[in-house]
Amino acid sequence: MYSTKIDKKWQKKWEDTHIYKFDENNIKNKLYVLEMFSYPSGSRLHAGHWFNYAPVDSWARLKRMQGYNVFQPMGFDSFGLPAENYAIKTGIHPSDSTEKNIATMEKQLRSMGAMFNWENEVITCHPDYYKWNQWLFLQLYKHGLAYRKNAPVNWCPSCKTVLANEQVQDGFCERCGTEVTKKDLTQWFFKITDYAEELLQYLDKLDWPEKTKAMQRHWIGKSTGSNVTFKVVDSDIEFSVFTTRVDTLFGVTYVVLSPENKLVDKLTKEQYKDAVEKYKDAAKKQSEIERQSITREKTGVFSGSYAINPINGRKVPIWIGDYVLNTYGTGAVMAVPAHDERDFDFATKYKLPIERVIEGGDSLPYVQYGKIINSGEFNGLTTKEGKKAITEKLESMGLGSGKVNYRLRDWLVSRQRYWGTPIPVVYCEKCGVVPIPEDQLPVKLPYNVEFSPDGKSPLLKSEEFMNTTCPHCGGPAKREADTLDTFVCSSWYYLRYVDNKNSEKPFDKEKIDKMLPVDMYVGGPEHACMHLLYARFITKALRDMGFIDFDEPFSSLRHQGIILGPDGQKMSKSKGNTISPDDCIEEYGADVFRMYLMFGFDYAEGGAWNEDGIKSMGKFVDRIERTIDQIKDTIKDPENNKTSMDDAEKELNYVRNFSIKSVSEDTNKFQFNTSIARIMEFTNAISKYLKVENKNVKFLQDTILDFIKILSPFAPHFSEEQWESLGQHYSIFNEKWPEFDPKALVKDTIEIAIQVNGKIRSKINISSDLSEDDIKEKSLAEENVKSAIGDKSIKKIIVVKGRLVNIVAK
Ligand code: ANZ
Ligand code: ZN
Repeated sequence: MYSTKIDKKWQKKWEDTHIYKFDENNIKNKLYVLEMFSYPSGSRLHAGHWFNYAPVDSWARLKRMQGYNVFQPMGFDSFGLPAENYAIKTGIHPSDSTEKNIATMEKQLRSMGAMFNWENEVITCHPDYYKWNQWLFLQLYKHGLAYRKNAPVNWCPSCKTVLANEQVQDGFCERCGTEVTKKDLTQWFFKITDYAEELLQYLDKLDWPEKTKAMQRHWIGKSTGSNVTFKVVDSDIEFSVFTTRVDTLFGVTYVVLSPENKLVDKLTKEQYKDAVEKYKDAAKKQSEIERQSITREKTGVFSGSYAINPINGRKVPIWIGDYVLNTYGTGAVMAVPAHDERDFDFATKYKLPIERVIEGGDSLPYVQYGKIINSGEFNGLTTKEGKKAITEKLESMGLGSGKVNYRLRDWLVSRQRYWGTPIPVVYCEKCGVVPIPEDQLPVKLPYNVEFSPDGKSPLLKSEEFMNTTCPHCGGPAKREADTLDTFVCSSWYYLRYVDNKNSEKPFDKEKIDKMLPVDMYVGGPEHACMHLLYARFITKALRDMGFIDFDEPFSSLRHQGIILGPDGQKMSKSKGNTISPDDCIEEYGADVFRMYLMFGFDYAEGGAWNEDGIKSMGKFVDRIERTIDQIKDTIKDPENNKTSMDDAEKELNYVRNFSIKSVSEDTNKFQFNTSIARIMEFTNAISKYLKVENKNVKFLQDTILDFIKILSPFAPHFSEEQWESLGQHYSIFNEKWPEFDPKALVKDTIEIAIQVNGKIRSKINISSDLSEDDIKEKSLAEENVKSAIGDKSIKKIIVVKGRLVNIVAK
């Protein structure tokens, strides 16, 4: 009987024989299969981890049997907030808890029986890994792709740290759900915006889920429009606005600056200063999300200054309003209340003029495209023509040009937390910012640090860490106290796997160029805009700095769905609806658990756990075992020795070939549930054949070997055991994946429809190799056909091979 004992037996044998070791001499057939590495948490491996890893391992096993040289590494994304928050709660040092969690999870992962290349393991909180995070930082710094600036940043008051834009969800902290506020801080950024256009363009080339690509496109947010320069009246100040509707330039009745715009103070006239100051303070308390909300009442204050519309010389008032963001475009807009919703609300509230310049619609604002009116020489043009003509005119005047903007912001990488990679720079009184020389890496994270958060970086409290000497002048210097966002670790870990023991370099270029890109990457869809965008950016930056030679890290990407508790709710300890993989394997064995995960859910959808489902999968595996035992007896019996292909044999042969074909195709598409359904049908067909009187032993033997082969990716331990019990050589995973015989899939008889003048009159079963003349003859002999023709004469008989006969009679 199959049980977890069999799992352990084969796991040991696989390990002892190094069967899954990647063959470095066969790079030509390499297949880099990658599952997103996991976070070592105290709550052990959960069903979600299994759902990510086990089916992908089955996919990889099938590929291996098809001749691919599979590389499937595993590691731990072990820096970050959860370990630190856990430490704050329990007092256990993050390093200690992390090491313990990793040891437990490694053990659990091994119980899955996946083909992980453990010798390539990467653990990001170890100095031999984060040293290269620091190296990466230095390269980016050298190439102008890492820079420091003072900026209002997202601040989570609960986690007491800065968050990247991507980590703020609808105004709340992605990790803890607390409302995010703004804070002015000097922070390090990576210049991902330099790659906005390429990140957008290359999406088209990737075999990724469309939804994920759409999310990245939206996040990058390309917007094509124009910058228009407005000169301030009685002043030599001028400023630009970014607009996507320059065709409405004649309809501008005022302009608006964001409260944070640097010109606000200069442009505000004495008598308006108080009101403006108050307004600026109030704006600080609003999140960008709130400020952009369409439904929120628009507010603003007048500055007392005016600007000149370059296209018609008209004098328009300059307002300050928080619906204009300082972080987008130029931080200033031209307002066209007749054709923009927000401008319309604003103008209505403050009684500013509203002037229509686009024809169409019954009421204002009219935000669609249309014919231009009230716009002098541009009247009569369409929106599209107007945009081009007006931009050209502005260009000729030197007061504007076409402009592309992106919503994507630079990646903020500073974190005021302890459990991360120290940023390798020092601040010297004489020399300013000084990067640590590469040969002095790693800057080690000190162990003895008071890590409870108080809004400042914990490392600040370690005098020993902070006080150092300047690598440049030798004078006293302070270290950077912030650590790097953990997404820096995961932005390149898939490169380190390939060359994880290299102590000279992060990786060897020649090795990497051969092994990358990752052929199949699988993980949760929640990573669409952070990890997956950062990894693409870092790949491109490394390419441009000459360290690698490819453009994209992950050629193919798939996402798994979420396994919910039996109540259909997200599994959580507090709800008491979690399923423990450890218990499941103990009870049913890893293969039953794996098979249930693959059969019970659509891979991309996931769904609710069903205890009956795993039970019946257990029964199915037992049934396979009984069937195989029966076959063994049958084979032993010399009575059973027929050779001719009779109907029963043909039928089973059909199912066998159909199963091979379907399982290959469906598993290739990550359709594990239908693959296993085919295996179930195959089992039924074998059982049926065992009941016929005359059995072909040789055929039965071949069939059962094929059966175990196509079962093996899904139930690796069980199949290995059965393979051995049938006297076959170790290991089934060195066997070739069976190929189906297309001839066996042609059923001998086929059903065809017979039409008379386009109407079906009869259906008949005919032998599939019947000639066209014979088909015609047989069709005409049908009673219903005869009566439908009646006394009409036959004009034409059309035979569509294998499908129908149409008789035309008049
Ligand atoms: C005048 C205008 C007339 C506009 C009209 C729209 C319709 P996307 O597509 O997102 O790029 N805008 C520009 N910079 C802004 C900022 N910093 N904060 C808030 N709004 C800003 O949107 C571009 C449009 O958003 C621009 O085009 C500008 O309003 C506004 F009938 O200019 B438009
Ligand atoms: Zn110095």
